Amino acid sequence: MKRILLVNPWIEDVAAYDYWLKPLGLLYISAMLRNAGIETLLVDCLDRHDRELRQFTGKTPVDRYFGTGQFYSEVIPKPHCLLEVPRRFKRYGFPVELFRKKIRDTLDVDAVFVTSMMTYWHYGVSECISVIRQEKPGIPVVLGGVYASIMPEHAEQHSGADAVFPGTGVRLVQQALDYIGINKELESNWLDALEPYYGHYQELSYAVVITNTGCPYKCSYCASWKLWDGFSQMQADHAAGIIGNLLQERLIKDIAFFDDALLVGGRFKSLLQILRERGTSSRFHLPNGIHTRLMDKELAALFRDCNFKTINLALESVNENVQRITGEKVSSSDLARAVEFLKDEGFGPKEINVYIIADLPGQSSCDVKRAITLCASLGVVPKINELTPIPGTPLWKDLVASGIIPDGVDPVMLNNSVFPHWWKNGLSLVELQELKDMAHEVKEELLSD
Ligand code: B12
Repeated sequence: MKRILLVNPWIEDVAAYDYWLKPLGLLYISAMLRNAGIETLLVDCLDRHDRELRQFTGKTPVDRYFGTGQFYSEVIPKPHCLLEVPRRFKRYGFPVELFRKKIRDTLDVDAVFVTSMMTYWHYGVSECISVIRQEKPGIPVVLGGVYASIMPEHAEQHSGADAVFPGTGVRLVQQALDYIGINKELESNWLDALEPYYGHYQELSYAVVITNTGCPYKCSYCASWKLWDGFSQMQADHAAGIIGNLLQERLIKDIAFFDDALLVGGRFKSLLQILRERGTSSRFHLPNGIHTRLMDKELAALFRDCNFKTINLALESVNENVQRITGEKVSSSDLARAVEFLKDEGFGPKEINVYIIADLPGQSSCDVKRAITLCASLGVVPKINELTPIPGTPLWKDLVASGIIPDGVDPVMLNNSVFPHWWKNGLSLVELQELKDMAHEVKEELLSD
């Protein structure tokens, strides 16, 4: 039987937290391969609940907010370009020696499939691949995922993989199989036929799911349209089956939805109706900002009946010009309406957060303050995210064309925690800190009421 090792690399960054992070793409690939009779093994460097990690570090993982928690981490030397940035650089996840042992311990494999997420986590990807090469010389190492799709040339030059497969979906995995010479036909329908394979995990404090792929909008700062070939929705019954199995077989309490466009197309309501009828005892979370304009009374009631605990609404800016330029998907009055629906169903600042992107071109510190004040007046928590210019997006292209971002800059410099340290055209670090403090005060005040 053919055997493929799947690897989710470390995060190497100035900050990271297990905010419901699971390598969902790899778990789907595992299901596709198993369905075709290929054995799969997984080494997930970010599995906080791995038993060997516990023995290795002597630390018991602590679950905080609904199954989330701190990763084990070690300070590592900074990449040269970060030397001026006054932040420590860390490797989050398995210690190198544990990873090395796990790779060594896997029996013979025909290939290694490595995934990747944020472009600015590429140092973790290449270090991981270099350890795999040392421990499994001569075995083909193939890279895919978000970083590989957004920056394929960079990944080809720097990751050390034998081949890079940009894109998504089953056809891509088929190409990767063909490349390593495994002659197996994958089934073309995966979204409505397969369940992400969670059987690799010994323990799970939460699970993540998707109910659709892609997004029909094309916001200037977002790369979703680059990753997925159009917008596809999963049948509500199938999504309910995935969730039902996770709850029953793995006794999961917390489920986070990873969709880019959860509310678009209306299927999500059908899914929640099924879950309501079945009467689940789990808690649901929306870590990605949902399309605020698509919130309505019925959805708010479904969120209540299905026990939603984390609802992040996307606002990004209150500046109408910025709203127009970035994609016109939300206005301040949409936010007020959505919050009203949710409050009518008993939700408040404990559950509702509003994403605001500081530093969007054209967005002043005053705009961000207005957005925070709007949240305070509506009684919901503002969450400030620094801009992360994503290579290839219209916003990134504009910043490169105007000379603000040097073309060819190391992606680690575009990380939202690093970018404000060197971007002269944006808000200063002092201004950003002031805005974060202001948002924090609003949060404290709302939560103390
Ligand atoms: C879920 C998600 C998150 C989650 C966690 C993600 C995680 N596990 O790390 C949360 C909510 C925490 C998050 C946060 C953020 N995110 Co996010 N996130 C996503 C999202 C919506 C989905 C990823 C996903 O799981 N998709 C579903 C699975 C099924 O797809 P997949 O992993 O891509 O796998 C498929 C293929 O890639 C391929 N594949 C995967 N691996 C391999 C391997 C091989 C060998 C092969 C052949 C194929 C292959 O096959 C799979 C099946 O088709 C993506 C957008 C997107 N659509 O990808 C953004 C995205 C990755 N995030 C993005 C951003 C900007 C952020 C934030 C910075 C936003 C902010 N300002 O705060 C934060 C920062 C997080 C941090 N800690 O630094 C950007 C990327 C930025 C970048 N430079 O890389 C994206 C692309 C969205 C966007 N706005 O454009 N995010």
